[in-house]
Amino acid sequence: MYRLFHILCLLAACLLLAVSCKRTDAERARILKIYNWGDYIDEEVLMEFRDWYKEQTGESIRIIYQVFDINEVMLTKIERGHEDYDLVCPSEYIIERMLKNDLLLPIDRNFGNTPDYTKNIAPYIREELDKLSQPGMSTNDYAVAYMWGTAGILYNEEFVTAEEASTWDCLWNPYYKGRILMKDSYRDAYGTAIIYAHTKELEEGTVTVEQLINDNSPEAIALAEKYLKELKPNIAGWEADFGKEMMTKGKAWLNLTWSGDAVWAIEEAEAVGVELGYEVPVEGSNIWYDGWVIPKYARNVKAASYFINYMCRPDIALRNMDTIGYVSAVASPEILEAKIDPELDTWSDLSYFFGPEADSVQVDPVQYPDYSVVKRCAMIRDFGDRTELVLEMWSRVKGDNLNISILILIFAVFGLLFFWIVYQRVQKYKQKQKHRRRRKKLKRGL
Ligand code: SPD
Repeated sequence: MYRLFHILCLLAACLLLAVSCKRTDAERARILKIYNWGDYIDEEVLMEFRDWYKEQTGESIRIIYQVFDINEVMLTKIERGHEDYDLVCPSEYIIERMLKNDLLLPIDRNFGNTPDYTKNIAPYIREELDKLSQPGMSTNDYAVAYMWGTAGILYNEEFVTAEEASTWDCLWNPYYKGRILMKDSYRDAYGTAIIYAHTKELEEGTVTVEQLINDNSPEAIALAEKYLKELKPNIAGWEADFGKEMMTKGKAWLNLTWSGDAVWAIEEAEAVGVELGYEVPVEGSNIWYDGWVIPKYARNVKAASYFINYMCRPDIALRNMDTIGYVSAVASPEILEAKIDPELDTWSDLSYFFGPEADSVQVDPVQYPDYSVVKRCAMIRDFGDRTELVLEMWSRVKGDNLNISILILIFAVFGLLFFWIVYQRVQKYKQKQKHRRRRKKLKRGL
């Protein structure tokens, strides 16, 4: 009887637990957890998603929105599996890594009566992302591009000419010592160093930018380390997201940054009378693509895929672009029309992105690079299990690890301090002994 009572209690406890878990699941189904780059969305657009989702599905949703500013920080959280984000926004080489490591869920594009806006993504970008596909896994089934752009040099026109900024050489010029801000992104820094180290070979056409930025051989790692260490004295700081603001205040003259940050900074600076420019160096650079993916630990895949779809609505894409400065992967005619500025005196070939009718258009070349710029750039690929080696090199360059000479100095200082304290104590002891002996002598004399 007693035993039966115990079993019943246990069953009741299990039932209660199951019911409470069920409730938690139901609550979680009304939450959408997004992990995105900082400064990478129009906040009103984000808030309006709730109403749109309700209109489309009849369901209410609450958004939990968190931000990161370094790809690897986000990746570590996903790899550890401690976070149940429904949506994250990595760059291409991280998407490739996530695909390889089976960290993603396919995106369901069955939106019922809602149109599938993801079809608005430029075919050019789909093709680029397709290069990251893994056996049996097409990237475009697992990722929808969000924003894209180039890495280049943002410069203050008062101190740097466009000609100087149009080669990576300016970063190594001692004249700019302490005037340069570098994006705290090891793949951008690595690629830049390797490209610059091979300026001659690139001119001769014996190597390509794509080969260089994706070379992780021991020789390439050592070469990048050498060049980055030479560059270090010129660097005023490694910035995650504050470089654009420092540039608008004239606190730095050069900034290795991404085109979207450059667009934002150029506009903000203009308002306060600081003139900034942006160049993608002639040697070549990387062209990057950030995309929405659903991690395998996601708990609200329905809302996640609706959010991705919403981001691809041309009007939403335009509002995001206007707020953050970056360029949407959506390539619809209304976007091209909104971006044409008849006052510009540059005409670009954007047919690769918008189609043949856009072969000579007046569109901001910092946002949308001319085809000639795209041709000298390449996409960063995952370094696989050699990533660790490159990251170790990166921390040696940045000095995250304690330098051996600093360690010796610390030991020497503490050693000296120790001997000095011991010496003082010995002296004191000797003096005490002397006094004691003198007192004893005096006593005996009395
Ligand atoms: N402030 C948001 C910046 C996001 C830019 N992503 C670029 C990644 C380049 N690898």
